[in-house]
Amino acid sequence: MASSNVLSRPPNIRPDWTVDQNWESFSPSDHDRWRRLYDRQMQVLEGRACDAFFRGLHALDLHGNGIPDFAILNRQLTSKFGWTIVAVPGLIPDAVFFEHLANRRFPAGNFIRSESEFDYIEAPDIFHDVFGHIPMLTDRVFGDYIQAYGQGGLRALSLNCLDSLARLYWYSVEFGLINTDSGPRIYGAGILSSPAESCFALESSSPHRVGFDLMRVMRTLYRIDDFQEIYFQIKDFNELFEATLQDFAPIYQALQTCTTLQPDTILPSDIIVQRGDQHYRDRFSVTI
Ligand code: HBI
Ligand code: FE
Repeated sequence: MASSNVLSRPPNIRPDWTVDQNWESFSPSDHDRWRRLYDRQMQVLEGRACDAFFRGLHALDLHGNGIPDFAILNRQLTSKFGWTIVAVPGLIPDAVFFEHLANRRFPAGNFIRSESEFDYIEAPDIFHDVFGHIPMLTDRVFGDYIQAYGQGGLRALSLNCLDSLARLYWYSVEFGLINTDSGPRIYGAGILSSPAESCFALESSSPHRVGFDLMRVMRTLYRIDDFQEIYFQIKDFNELFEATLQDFAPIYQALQTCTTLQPDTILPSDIIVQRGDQHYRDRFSVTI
């Protein structure tokens, strides 16, 4: 998501930007929209999402019956995995977002997209956050990575280096791919919650697919208004978590001397899984 630290907190919102979910206030049409989003995505993700995602849906009993009640969802999520969903009105300031992640609280948008935004919404709504992000928190290593990311985010803010760390979040937590014995699979929530990008990210000839490299990712700019032009692929979640175990200060120092990279760039040092061909970009169409 675009970084957000210019928001001013409305008076009815708690200092940590959380709100009561008020699950009863969701209308029958809200629940119906969740069901249709869920059912469509579950058809698309079969054979495309990573196993950890499906294990998470099962462990949390995240079915398609309607918008989940966080009080019920948190019973499993907190007792078994040490994470808690907290409802927020939308994008919250970076520092507040990181503080929640660093304390194993995941901020989830407390609204569902309108019918006109059914296929795409830029701001993270409850479907993107709860369907896309929450199941992945049940993978212990990935859950610890997200918490480490929150701790790192607070540090990055203090060093005024957020932009490069935000790229790490973008190309892993939001748009990451993971290699498996059956080929690349999706673990990034921005793809998991998007039917079109779930197909594009794995099957289009247009984007580059490149092996994950921390510095490379942190130099690479990203688009927030279209499918990604490059996807980074990890071997396993340990690769991500271990990348956070080092002191980032020298990394931020080194990044100062590097140019940022356009997302359609390929470097000679890249481990290329697929060299994308941009002219296919406009011809990719998805029939779900
Ligand atoms: N707030 N609710 C919400 N969800 C996000 O994903 C989010 C945010 N605020 C800041 C933010 N993401 C990003 O700027 C950081 O990941 C860098
Ligand atoms: Fe997200």
